[in-house]
Amino acid sequence: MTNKPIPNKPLVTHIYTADPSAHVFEGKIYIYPSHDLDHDGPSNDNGDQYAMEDYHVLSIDNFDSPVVDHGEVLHLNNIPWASKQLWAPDAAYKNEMYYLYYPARDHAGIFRIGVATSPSPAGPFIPEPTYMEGSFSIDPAVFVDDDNQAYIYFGGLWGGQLEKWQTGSFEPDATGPEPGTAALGPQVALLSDDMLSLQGAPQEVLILDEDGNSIKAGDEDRRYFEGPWVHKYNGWYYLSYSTGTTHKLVYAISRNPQGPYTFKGTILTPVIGWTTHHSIVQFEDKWYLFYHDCSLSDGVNHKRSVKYTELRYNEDGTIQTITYSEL
Ligand code: FUB
Repeated sequence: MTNKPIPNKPLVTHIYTADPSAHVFEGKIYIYPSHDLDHDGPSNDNGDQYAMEDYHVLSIDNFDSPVVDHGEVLHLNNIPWASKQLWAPDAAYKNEMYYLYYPARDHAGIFRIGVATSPSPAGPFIPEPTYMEGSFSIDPAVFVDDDNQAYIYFGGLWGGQLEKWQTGSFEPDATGPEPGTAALGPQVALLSDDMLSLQGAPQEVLILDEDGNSIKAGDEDRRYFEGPWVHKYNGWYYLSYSTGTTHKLVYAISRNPQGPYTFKGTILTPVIGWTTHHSIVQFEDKWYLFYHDCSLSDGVNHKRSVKYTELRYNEDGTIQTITYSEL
């Protein structure tokens, strides 16, 4: 138990947290973050600095009540298929069960996505013995639509290996598309009714500009890098994500959860730290952005902290850009 949350301050300071996936379950806000390890190991484009080994779940009854750390809910040692790097997770509810989706490297060093279950949103979560067949790369985000169909979005470049799957199988030496050609989008797949497997092969989500052309790989202010999140507002699906090298959170909209999506704009300008990763959730009559930065560690990229701030829409459904330096 810690103090009540203050907007734009770390939700907790006793551990480093990142990649917050926030959901309202049982009338409370539950946050499923990565748990950053405090270590002095190597740091590189492969992501070795993100050496996480377990997950904690945080919750708040409302924004006036203390943040509760429910403790360790899943550890690497209990996942038979995983070797290291428990990166950004997400959670979902269906069939009176809670599901935790998480990426990790398998024993061949390839990122895959696993699922673990619990009757409680606070865990602990019991992992399935194998990763989800057909899954790859990182950053799963699950969206359950009004008709109860669940979609899983995932994928991240560089350390997240998305560019190595362009042929449909893992090519260890593959690089990303040329700057003048279409950027890679995230992947989407329907989830089976029991939420434990992908229904069919994942498909790439297309992200287009205002003229209907693909966003190009060299357009680093707008192209997809990692950290997808989908939410629904006034009948539109909003796909938001990180641009990686330009450190923005941006979004695109569609009438179809599987896209194509049309790019709309920036949600959050660059934070302190290289990565930027978020979720968007409605609680009562307001919308909130959960994000992370490295302010608590004075800018150490792998020692991050989860924060939140209010997110506002304009009348026409566009999202008001949040300027980090003004928070
Ligand atoms: O936390 C490890 C990785 O950093 C996540 O999977 C990415 O989204 C980035 O935040």
